[in-house]
Amino acid sequence: MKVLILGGDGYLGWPTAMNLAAKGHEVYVVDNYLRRNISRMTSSEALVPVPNLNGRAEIFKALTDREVLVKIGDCADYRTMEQVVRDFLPDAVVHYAEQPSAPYSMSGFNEARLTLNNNLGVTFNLIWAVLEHVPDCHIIKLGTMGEYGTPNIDIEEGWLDVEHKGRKERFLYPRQAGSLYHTTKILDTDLLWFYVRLYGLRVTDLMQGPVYGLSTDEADLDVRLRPHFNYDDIFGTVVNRFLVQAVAGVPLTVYGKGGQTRGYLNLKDTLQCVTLALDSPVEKGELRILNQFTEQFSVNDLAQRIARVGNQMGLKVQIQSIENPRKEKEEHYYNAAHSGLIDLGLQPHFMTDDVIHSMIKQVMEYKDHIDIKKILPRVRWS
Ligand code: USQ
Repeated sequence: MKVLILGGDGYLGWPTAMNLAAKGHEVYVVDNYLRRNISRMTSSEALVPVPNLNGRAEIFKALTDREVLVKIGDCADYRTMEQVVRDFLPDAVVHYAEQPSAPYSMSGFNEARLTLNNNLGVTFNLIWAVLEHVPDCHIIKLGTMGEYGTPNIDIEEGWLDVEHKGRKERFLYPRQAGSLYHTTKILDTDLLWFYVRLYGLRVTDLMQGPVYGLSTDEADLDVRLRPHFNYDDIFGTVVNRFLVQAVAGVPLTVYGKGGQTRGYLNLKDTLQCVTLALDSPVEKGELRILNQFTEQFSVNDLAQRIARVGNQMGLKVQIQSIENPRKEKEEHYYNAAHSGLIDLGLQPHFMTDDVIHSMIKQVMEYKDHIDIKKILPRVRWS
């Protein structure tokens, strides 16, 4: 297939690009380095420095003889987006080109405005470029489990059947996010659903939980092919942060009571899920929503697991509850359906002690790169 990846330089975009190219797809990636630029501006650089996108593609080609075509450009600019889609005529687009940090989106007006403009602008431009040039193309959009929030009822997979005064209808599951970033993902879903209903787009919305890890088949070929692995408070997700904190000897930063429960997945499973979605395109006029995670646990559970394995490895891992910089429920009900991807064939890589052990070992290789000034939260939700 001809697969266009928007946001192909990111934590998920680059591993996806290599993985799909390794599988024999024709892969074209576009990125404007937004994440790298914000990382620099907010002193949130990744643990492992990596070459730029052209450099990564060259190294990957030299090692595998597989090509990833690269364009540096801004998908929020319609001329760029239209040109890319018109020239490449993709069979599928994987859309990661969003500002992905909840804390960044909550840090001030300019950051909130950038997140809103970028995320909705790219989604809107993609919809129009597809409608105008490749109306049969399958859009695979990265959404987030955070769209649902933490309701006091089970979370379904995208849709909720409602019975009201004796009549029934199926609606998008109610969504109530906890950050502006997560809210832009809700708005993306609404935009896509509108264009699916009225113009017959084909869309899969992958509602992903926090991802962890720095290892994939292709990323393991060469250290320069590693994804951006962040451990700071802006781009670092909780598992990756705890792994680095364990190695650095900084107490694991549990926000508040630590009962916050989320659905997690290994980076390797993100790649599997995208491939499964790609291999089973939806019909025209269909919005398929899949909850993309493999297991759910609380922040406290997570901290205890990482501390236990770290201590077995001779690290002295402590856990410390610190004041929660976010506004979120710290103790709540959480039970989210996630059978859609399993039904498509997902074979999860669970977070076993062995997996935690190997991730800690990988992080230990870069111990000298850890800057502990990047660890404590700098952004408050008020
Ligand atoms: N948390 C801690 N300590 C930390 C960092 C986080 O207790 O040091 C807590 C947070 O308060 C939150 C939970 O861990 O309750 C998850 O936080 P996170 O930073 O790992 O994830 P989040 O900000 O929600 O966002 C990340 C990605 C985002 C993706 C989302 C999936 O950055 O792009 O959409 O995970 S989800 O969380 O399911 O919405």
